[in-house]
Amino acid sequence: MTDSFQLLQGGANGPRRGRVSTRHGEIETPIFMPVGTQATVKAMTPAQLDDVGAQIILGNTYHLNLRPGSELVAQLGGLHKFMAWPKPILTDSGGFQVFSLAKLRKITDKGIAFQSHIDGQKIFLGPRECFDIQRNLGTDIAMVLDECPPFPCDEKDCRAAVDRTIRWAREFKDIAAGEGWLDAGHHAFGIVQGSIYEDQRKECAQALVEIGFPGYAVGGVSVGEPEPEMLRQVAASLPELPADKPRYIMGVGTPPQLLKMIALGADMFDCVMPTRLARHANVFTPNGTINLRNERFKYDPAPIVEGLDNYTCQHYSRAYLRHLVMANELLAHTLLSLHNVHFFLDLMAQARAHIEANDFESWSHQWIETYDLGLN
Ligand code: PRF
Repeated sequence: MTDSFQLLQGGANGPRRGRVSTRHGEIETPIFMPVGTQATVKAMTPAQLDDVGAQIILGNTYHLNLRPGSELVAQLGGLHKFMAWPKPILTDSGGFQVFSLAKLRKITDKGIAFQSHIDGQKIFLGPRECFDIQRNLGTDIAMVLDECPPFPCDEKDCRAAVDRTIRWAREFKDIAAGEGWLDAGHHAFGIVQGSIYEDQRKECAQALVEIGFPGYAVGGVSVGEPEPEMLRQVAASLPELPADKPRYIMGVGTPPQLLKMIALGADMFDCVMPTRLARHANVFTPNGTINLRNERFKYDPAPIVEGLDNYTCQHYSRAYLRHLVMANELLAHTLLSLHNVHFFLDLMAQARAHIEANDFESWSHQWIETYDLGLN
C-alpha cells in the first residue's frame, strides 16, 4: 500500500491540513465532495464542477448497480470515462441507501437482501458484491459495506449493527487486498458506526484501525439526532483514528456544521444539501440561506453574493434568477447548483487558508456567528 495521505499541518485533534493522493490526482483537505449519485452531480456538467473548484465527487454503488449496472460502466471504460470526470471519485458502499430506499430488506451476517426501489428486482449486497461493484466502477476511494442503525436505536440493536459493520469491513479489506486492488493505488475506507453510544463508537473505531485502512469515515451521524449529539459522536470517534490517515464524515452538513467538524479534526465531507436546496430555490450566502421565490428579490439587481467569483454571481442578478425559478426554467437548477456548490467549496478553501495561517478558530467562530445571525 502506497503512502496516500500527507498530514501537512495539525495532528490527531483540532483543525488539520492534508493531501490525499489517488490514481486520478490529489485532494487538498479539508474538502467538500459534491454528490453525483447517478454518475452526474445534478444539473451540473463536469466542466462547471471543475470551474467551481471541485476536486473530488461522490458516486453511489446502490444506484449505479441498479441502473445502468456496474458491468455496463466497466465495459464503457469505468465511471470516470463514462461521465467524463477525470478527477478523483469516491463511491459510497450502498448499505445506507438500501436502508433509505429499498423495499423488503433482510439483513444477515452475510449481507443485505433487498428489492430494488426501481423495478422490485431481488438483489443481494454483501462485502464481495459491494467490492465487485466498486471495482467495476473504477472508483478511487471505495467505502466498505456498513450497517447504519436508525436514530433512535437501542443499545442492543446498535451492538449487532456495529458487530456486522466490523465483520463486513474485515471481509471487504481482505478481498480488496487479496486482489491487489489496494496495492494498485485504490483506497478503501472503514466506517465507524455506533449511533449515540460513545463506547461502541470507540470499540468500532479501534477494531477498524486494527484491520487497517488507508482512511476512515464516521457514519451514522446526521440521521435525525440533535446537532449537539452529532458533534459529541464525531468528537468521540475521531481521536480513536490514526492522525496520519484521512477522516471523512459521511452525509454532512450545514456550513457551520462543517466548520465545527473541521475544528474536531475532520478532513472530508459530502452532502446533497447544496444541490438539493438549489433545486428548491434556496441559495447560500455568508448571512444564511435565502429563498429566491421571495417577492423581495423581484427587482433586486444584486448577485446572490456580492463579489463571489463564480459564473452565477459574476453574471446574474437575484431578479433574473428569481425569474428563472418562477418560470420553472431548467437553467435555474444549473445556475443555483453552481453557486451553492461553489459556496461550499469556497468555504473549504477559506478553511484551508485559515488553518495555514493559524487563525482557524477565531475566523470560524466569527464566520458561524455572522451566518447564524441570518441578516439577509
Ligand atoms: N454509511 C454510509 N453512507 C452514509 C452514511 C453511513 O452511515 C451516512 C450517515 N450520515 C450518509 N451516507 N455507508
